[in-house]
Amino acid sequence: MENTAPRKKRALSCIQPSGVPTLGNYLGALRNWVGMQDEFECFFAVADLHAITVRQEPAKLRQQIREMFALLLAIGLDPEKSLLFVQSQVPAHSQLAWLLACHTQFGELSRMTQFKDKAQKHADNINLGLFAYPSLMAADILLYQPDVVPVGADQKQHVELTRNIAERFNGLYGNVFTVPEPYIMKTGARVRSLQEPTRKMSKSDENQYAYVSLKDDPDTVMRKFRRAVTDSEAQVRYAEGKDGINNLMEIYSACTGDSLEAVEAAFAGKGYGDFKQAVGEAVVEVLRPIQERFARYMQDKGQLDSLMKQGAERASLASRRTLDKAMKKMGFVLV
Ligand code: ATP
Ligand code: LTN
Repeated sequence: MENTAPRKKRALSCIQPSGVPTLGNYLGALRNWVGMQDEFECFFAVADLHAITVRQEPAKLRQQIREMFALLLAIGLDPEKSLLFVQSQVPAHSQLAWLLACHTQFGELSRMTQFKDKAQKHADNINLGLFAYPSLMAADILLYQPDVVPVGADQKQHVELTRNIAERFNGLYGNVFTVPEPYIMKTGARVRSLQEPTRKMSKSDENQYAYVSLKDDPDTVMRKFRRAVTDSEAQVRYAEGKDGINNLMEIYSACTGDSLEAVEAAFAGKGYGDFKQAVGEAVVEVLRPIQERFARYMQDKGQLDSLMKQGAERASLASRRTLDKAMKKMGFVLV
């Protein structure tokens, strides 16, 4: 019988194993991936090749790749439903990245906020890979022909550059790539640093009080929220200039599902101490089941390795098809 069901839309996203993921990664990206698995045909990867744009210690990187893969499983991504893989285990990513680098302009790359931020943070190592990062990210995406790319707001610029590269390539050689849309969730899209609430919460921050990691135990979580920077007004309300409180309100709202108005009403007349306690507790509850499952996956190395291998094989097949097509259209000779 003919299958008349329309093709499910495709979604692809990746996360770097550049440290232990934070609450920002979870609320802004990872959590949304879990909810997309039924509606979309999903591809999710650990972007380890991206992590080396800043210096990594080999033993630590190895551990972080495994941990990130285990975490994807622990948050509820299901390898039966979604294709989960590690980027470096699929050669087409590096191969297509070169082809796309030759279709990416110096000026475009110079405008990328993440490049400017990281170049400033790592002034002693502004390498070519850091600059060319968006070409590799475009390859990650375009290889799997996704319709949407679920990311936090900070990655919108990179997805837009990917669209430009895809359109340029298609214009020159004929239709090879689907031009994807960024897919940004409303709640948790931009979780900010607990110490400098004008900046995003980042797992590579040197100050560990700036972020909550998904591995932090309840005491650490509570301590970090107690230390979070606020303001001197002592009123829990969402308003311009109250970056610290706005951030805590957004975190609380993302964890409990309450609207910002409801949060404001619930804490009217209460001090920041009570509010911080409540935010901390809400976060602890969100982390608890993830941490339990994570510990179980990390104990079973055999299972983790075999899931990685299956993912790499399936992703290699899918990506090879697009790479071959792009190479053929460009005039390379395939044998
Ligand atoms: P790094 O600190 O190493 O630059 P990162 O914490 O920014 O890393 P990535 O691995 O680059 O995290 O990003 C993974 C996903 O998490 C991306 O989709 C990104 O948009 C999202 N994300 C990262 N930080 C935040 C944040 N503070 N708020 C919401 N989403 C975020
Ligand atoms: N650049 C992203 C990580 C990333 C990604 C991707 C996201 C690498 N490749 C492909 C979406 C799709 C970041 O720094 N957060």
